[in-house]
Amino acid sequence: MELVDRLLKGDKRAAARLITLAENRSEEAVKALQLVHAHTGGAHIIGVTGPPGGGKSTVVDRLAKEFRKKDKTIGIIAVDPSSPFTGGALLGDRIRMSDLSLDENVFIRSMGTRGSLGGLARATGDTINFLDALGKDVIIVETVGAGQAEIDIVKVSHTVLIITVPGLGDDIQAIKAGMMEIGDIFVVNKADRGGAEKKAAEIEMMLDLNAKSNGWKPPVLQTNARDGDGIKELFESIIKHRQYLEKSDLLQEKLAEKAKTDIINILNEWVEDFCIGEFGGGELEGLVSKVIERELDPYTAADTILNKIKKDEQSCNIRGI
Ligand SMILES: Nc1nc2c(ncn2[C@@H]2O[C@H](COP(=O)(O)OP(=O)(O)O)[C@@H](O)[C@H]2O)c(=O)[nH]1
Ligand SMILES: [Mg+2]
Repeated sequence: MELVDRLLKGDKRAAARLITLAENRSEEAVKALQLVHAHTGGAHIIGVTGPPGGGKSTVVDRLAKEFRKKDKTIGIIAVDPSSPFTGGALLGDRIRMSDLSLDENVFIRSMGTRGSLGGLARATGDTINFLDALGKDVIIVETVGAGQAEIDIVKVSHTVLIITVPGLGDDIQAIKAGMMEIGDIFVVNKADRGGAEKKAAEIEMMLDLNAKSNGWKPPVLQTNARDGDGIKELFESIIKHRQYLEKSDLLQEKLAEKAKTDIINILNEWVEDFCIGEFGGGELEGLVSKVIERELDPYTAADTILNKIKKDEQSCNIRGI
């Protein structure tokens, strides 16, 4: 496949094209992903999440520059909500990162959030794989830490950064709801505003309560990303975490988790496609009304669909397998 050959030679435009194909769930993208899989696994994937406005993009921009100083090539994936209210933020991200985007060795991509959340997780995963195959040493994925979908996206990263800011009482709630377990490094950004120490202490306390048994104690760092304070320490922590992953069994565990998530995301999306496609001719609606009328229970309805998928050899061919 010509696009894949070009991608493997480091052609950014081929990468951009393939990512668009993956976003549009094209058959060609599936074929390309099958071909590139053997050429992936070399990149260090860093997930960055936290509340909107917390300084994620600013931190990512600073970190990318630190990696560039070490001559590492970078991919940056910004996953932003499709809400029209945040339409400007996408553009803002691009502008702020403009000096990075002029760098030949940095590839920046914003992901649209059309379609299902499972679809977004899958498309982000595909993008990571294409950038990995493109030869990027480090891939940074930024998502708004609003809910489970974002957690699902970043938890496949090798190193997960959770960014918070001083104040924001409900932010700690958000951390409680699932983020504590996935964070490898915690960052209290906007430390210039005061209250950062208190916030860091709160996080330390919660980490003690949720102590992991995997031997890595997540550091809690304070940064002022706007001025660059604390970024060196953060960068060093990321390198340390990477080294820890390589020395321990943790990397294998994370890779297994990622492979599992990849397979499940793909399956979920296929089943969803199948329901809308094959069953779209009124069949799904037929099952839905039967469930409402209490003629059928939802388990039997799902089983009907599953049986049809089992019998339908076409469903695999359609997707290029
Ligand atoms: N005072 C202060 N402002 C910051 C800091 N980091 C980022 N900002 C500002 O906070 C705003 C939101 O930052 P951004 O990186 O877009 O946040 P994101 O939505 O989490 O990606 C921008 O105006 C940044 O310049 C910081 O450490 N201190
Ligand atoms: Mg941002």
